[in-house]
Amino acid sequence: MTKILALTGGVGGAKLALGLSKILGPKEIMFAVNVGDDFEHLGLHISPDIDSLTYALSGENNQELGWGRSGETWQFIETLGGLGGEAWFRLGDKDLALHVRRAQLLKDNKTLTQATAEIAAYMGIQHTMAPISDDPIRTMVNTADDELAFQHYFVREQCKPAVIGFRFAGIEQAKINPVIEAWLQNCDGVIICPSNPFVSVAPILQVPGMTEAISHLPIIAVSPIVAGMALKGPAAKMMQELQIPTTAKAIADQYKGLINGFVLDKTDAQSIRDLTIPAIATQSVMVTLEDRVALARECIRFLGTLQSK
Ligand code: FO1
Repeated sequence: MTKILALTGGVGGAKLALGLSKILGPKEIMFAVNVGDDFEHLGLHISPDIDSLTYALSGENNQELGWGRSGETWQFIETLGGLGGEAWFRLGDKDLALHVRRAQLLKDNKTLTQATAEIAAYMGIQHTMAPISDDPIRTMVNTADDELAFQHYFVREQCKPAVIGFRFAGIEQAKINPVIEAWLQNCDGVIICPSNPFVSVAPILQVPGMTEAISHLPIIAVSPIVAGMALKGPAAKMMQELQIPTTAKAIADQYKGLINGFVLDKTDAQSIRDLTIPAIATQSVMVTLEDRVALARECIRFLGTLQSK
């Protein structure tokens, strides 16, 4: 039986994760999720990447916004703004219920893993979505003037400040989620979803012991950069600011020494000759559910052709 760990964060990652979940059952694939985007806000614990995956796998994702829950209304946040409260981070009414429920579970001494699993079960999700760690990891974005908490950079400042680097506060003390460690005891391979390598995947891989725990396995990464542009989010802008070429090859280079297979979009097929590892070019832009499933199928097939290291 196939047993795969997929590393995911953000909306692009959740799209491929949905495709993978349609082909592989809960005993065949587990999702290790970034928690660097998490923050405490209005007394609630917000876990945006877990939220995006929860809504994607339950079919409840808001397709217009890309994030949040479908069929959303905004009375809470508008009323809060009218009372002088912080309204820049738009918590929809339905989404708010999830955050309140999570806050209650955490207050009842459940771990983030347990809270995520309990909410997932209520939403009909059978696959395991495991936060990479139950310990706090907080992505801080360094700009020329300031250090910004990730959601302050991403939502409040709309990714406008130029980045000069990142810091993952708490990561040195963070322990790998035991649920993920147990899964890795007999795992056949790892898929790095088309997530931002700097702020979605790095805070997963940099948890102490994580790269060592997977380095013996076949690992493939899917490029979030297609034809020089990010499929979603600020990856391309960040690369320009960090003076990294905005190419699929540069994404492969970010994972150099770790991955032994790379998936890029068919429009970037000519870049395969610049790579020193096996690579495939396929349609990686996922618009429909069929696109998500087709890319997932390609990834599983490709991973199966790679040898354990
Ligand atoms: N993204 C936005 O651009 N604006 C928002 O107001 C916003 C609110 C929000 C609330 C809950 C949640 O889970 C996600 C939310 N996001 C919002 C998306 C979030 O910032 C991103 O998904 C990630 O952190 C980047 O991958």
